[in-house]
Amino acid sequence: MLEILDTTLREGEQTPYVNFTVDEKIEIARLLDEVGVEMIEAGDPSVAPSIAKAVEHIASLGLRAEIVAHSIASRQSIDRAKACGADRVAIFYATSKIHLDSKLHKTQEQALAIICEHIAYARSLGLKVRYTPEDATRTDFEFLVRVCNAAIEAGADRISFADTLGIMQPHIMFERVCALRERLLPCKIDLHCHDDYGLALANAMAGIRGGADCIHTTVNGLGERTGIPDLAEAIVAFHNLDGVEKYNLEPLMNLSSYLERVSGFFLAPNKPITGQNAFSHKSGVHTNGILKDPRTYEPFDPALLGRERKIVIDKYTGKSAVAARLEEYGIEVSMAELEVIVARIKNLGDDRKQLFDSDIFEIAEQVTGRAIDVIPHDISAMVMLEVDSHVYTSSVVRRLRGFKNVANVYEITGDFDINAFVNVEDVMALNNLIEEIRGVQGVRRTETRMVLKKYNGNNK
Ligand code: HCA
Ligand code: CU
Repeated sequence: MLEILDTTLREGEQTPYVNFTVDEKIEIARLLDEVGVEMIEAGDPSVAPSIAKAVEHIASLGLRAEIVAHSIASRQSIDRAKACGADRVAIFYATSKIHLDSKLHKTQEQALAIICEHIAYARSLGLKVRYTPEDATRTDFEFLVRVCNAAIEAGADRISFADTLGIMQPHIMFERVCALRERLLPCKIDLHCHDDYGLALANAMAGIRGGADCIHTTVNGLGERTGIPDLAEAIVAFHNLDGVEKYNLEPLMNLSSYLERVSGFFLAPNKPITGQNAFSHKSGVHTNGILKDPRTYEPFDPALLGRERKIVIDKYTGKSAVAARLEEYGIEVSMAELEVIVARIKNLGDDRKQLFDSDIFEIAEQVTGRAIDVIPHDISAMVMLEVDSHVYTSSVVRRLRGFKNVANVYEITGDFDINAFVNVEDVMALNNLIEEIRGVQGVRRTETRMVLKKYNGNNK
């Protein structure tokens, strides 16, 4: 049965310019434990004192997940992992010729001795041990088997087959893992797949098919360079395509948004599963299909993740989508009126602005000559903020940019310091967002103005 080790707190914090506070790490660990991942890699305590503090704190929370500390092959570093109360230490030492010659300046025999000595040392402290042959996928296969078996004999019960440079392809991964499984002494096999060619999750799935036990993930696919498989994508793919139902999907969206906020690293709208557009439909043909039966263009129901499908209205839109949107608000139009409304929408030209529901009402009013008196579900507002004098305005701006619904942020002159433009689905969502904004450290007060009508410059 598939196992997941999430390493958002270790590999994820190796993302360029990403650092978490100890409190943020604790919150991430709690949410990961709610999801039910088997292992949480909490950090390498010897890298920095704040990492040691976080690992120690997380190890003391009594979570269900096994808490893993990452470590180089050094007694001092292993001692630190032990002192933090981690259940397991993951010792990595590269085995490829390039790494041995150019980085470590060690022969294969020297490497073998160093690896075994440190694994035995960690075992003598009572730690469980995973051994990672870093750059395993570029390591001579015979040497890889020898090192891993020596590591297992020295006390490691897990081997992480690390595709450190993300150079695997699914069919090669499958073959390699089958061969490893055949040649290795009894142990669990982890797969640590980097995403340099966008193949990380595909490689990890192929490796599981080949007989591996565990895949490594991070929330939002964070990590060195292009990262490793995204936790939500992995869980939903295994859930829907492979029948793995043991994880709790409910916290996944929340985890993803939380990570966007605390990492300042925002998802592309077209990112699978958690991206803003993952369940949005646009062309007339697609929306028509979706309205008749969502299974036409949805691989699965977005409700699985607590999400909703969205139909985008613009020049690609057909009659059925516009009719459905008007109906949603109880606005009745005749077929002839509907045709003119759709034609007007199509004639809006190449203007790239997003059409808000209020824009659609305006067109409908013009076409029908009847006043439309409803409140749009999608709302824009300006939230003005005053910042405490001892706080940098830029630090508050940085936080605001992490909120999904904040479209633009301006530093301004006058009574307020910041003006944030927000787009939300309804008044309740606006209320919640304002509450969240008020919770940002350094925000003294806010004042909100709801937008009634929106115009673009240049007479567009
Ligand atoms: C690195 C180490 C590692 C380790 C993976 C593991 C890798 O190069 O930073 O311990 O499973 O990618 O090889 O992240
Ligand atoms: Cu890595």
